[in-house]
Amino acid sequence: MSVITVQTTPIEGQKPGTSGLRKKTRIFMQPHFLENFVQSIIDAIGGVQGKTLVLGGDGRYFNDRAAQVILRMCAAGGAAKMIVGRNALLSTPAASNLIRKRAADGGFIMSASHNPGGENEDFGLKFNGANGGPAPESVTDRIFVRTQDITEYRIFEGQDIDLSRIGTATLGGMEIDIVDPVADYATLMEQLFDFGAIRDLLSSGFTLRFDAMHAVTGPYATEILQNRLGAARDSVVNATPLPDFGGGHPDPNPVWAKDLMDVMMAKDAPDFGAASDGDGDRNMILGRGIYVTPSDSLAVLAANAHHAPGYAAGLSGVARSMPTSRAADLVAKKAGIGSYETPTGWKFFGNLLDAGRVTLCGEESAGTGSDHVREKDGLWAVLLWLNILAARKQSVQQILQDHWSEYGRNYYSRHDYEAVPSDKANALIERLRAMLNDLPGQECAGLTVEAADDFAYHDPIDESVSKHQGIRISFTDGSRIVMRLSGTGTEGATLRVYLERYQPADGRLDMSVDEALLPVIQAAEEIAQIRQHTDRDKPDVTT
Ligand code: G16
Repeated sequence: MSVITVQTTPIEGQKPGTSGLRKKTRIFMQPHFLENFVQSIIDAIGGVQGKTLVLGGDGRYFNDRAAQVILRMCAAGGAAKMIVGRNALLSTPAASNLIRKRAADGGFIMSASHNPGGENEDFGLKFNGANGGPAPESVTDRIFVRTQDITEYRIFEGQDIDLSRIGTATLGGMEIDIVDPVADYATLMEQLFDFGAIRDLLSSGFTLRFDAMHAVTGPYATEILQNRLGAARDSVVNATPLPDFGGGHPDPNPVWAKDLMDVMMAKDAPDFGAASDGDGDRNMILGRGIYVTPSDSLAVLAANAHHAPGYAAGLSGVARSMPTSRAADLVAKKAGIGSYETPTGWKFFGNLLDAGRVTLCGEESAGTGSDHVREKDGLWAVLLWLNILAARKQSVQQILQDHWSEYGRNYYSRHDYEAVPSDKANALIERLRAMLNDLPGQECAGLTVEAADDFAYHDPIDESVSKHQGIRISFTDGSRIVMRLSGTGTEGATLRVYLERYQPADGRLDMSVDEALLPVIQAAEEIAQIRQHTDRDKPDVTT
């Protein structure tokens, strides 16, 4: 057994997106593709000599093979130790926790998140730093530069490591610590939340359903919700992680988690419903007969987090990604704490969390989290909701209605146009950029444009600037349209259109979302000519 050096040449298309590199699995399986990218990460972080790194993934197709390659390449690079989830499984938040708890130098997370899995679907890989959070742009830029001039990679020749048993192994001089993927994470949750109060709630007849969508949160939810909190045995469904997620998209939204939606909208629905995604960092929250938008969920959690022991001292501030509705800002304003608006991508919250400026963060794309790790965290959001429900002794619907009557309501929806030819999607955005200066003052569908810009983020901690993060168009009545191209798709371009309309506490709080947003949707079409550019007469996915 020895280290071999393999000559290689740069491979096109290895630019990390919103969250690591995501490609069709078959592309990742092409000769040298994974190896080139892993070596580029290793080089971009100054090598792995003597370092301790975490490794795990969401169990999708190719997870097992990629884990062996990453282990062998880290061994070749002289890493001291790898901490690996059993069967190379770790949810993204659990990986973030392990990095922090074990004071590791970083970690590799194998996931394409909510994208479908399988040989013909998607695979992904990202690197998280020593704070447990996704590598910042300065690092992902270095990784990309390296992918363009790489000439060789180093890999240890050896047998596969049996990752199915908890314990230790060695590869060359590198130690491998195979750990229970759930244990440390479950302990952290017990520290943050009042498990006693949640247990009492669940034994009082309160019912719940958690849909793990055949993805990584199955074992986590079974252990925490059923074994530790006493939820009924059949509360967690689709709990076994499958390499193809049962053929679905492990994306917790009303479209892809339709089974759960149907159950929760039925007359005999459980009191609480939730789902998570492929790698366990997203969440969807439902009450009986009601869907909570991720933007509203962030606002409700911010207003009520003090009910949980881990947040009893209050929040230092709240951050949301720019397209997320401004509901959380209203909570922060009333509480007199800081609120921040960052570009899409959890990596942008890292500096704010590390600096203690914010305690809670969230995104419209079903992501919520706090300073307990440096990733969004699906089960954490579920547990915080359960803790609040246990403390307030009200239904999800009552809590939401109380919230709106205190802060007003931000009606919100996102329209996705998927697999649009890239040139057409780029043309739409370019056209909007060219129009920005002329938009203020214009009337569209009865709304008057107040301001329009191409969002640029000035990080208040490291002063880095991230430009071209999405087109923002706001109207004089408080409505808003945001348009940007997704950074996580693997086919063509996905145009995301984010629509928001605010009604103050004494306004109309009981409209349907469709009714409330109608003028905003019309204005978006008038301004951006979406139909013409996408050749579609309606979005592919509405959430
Ligand atoms: C990733 C990022 C999120 C982002 C989401 C959508 O989520 O971690 O911060 O909001 O992608 O990004 P986009 O709109 O560019 O597709 P995940 O759950 O896929 O890792």
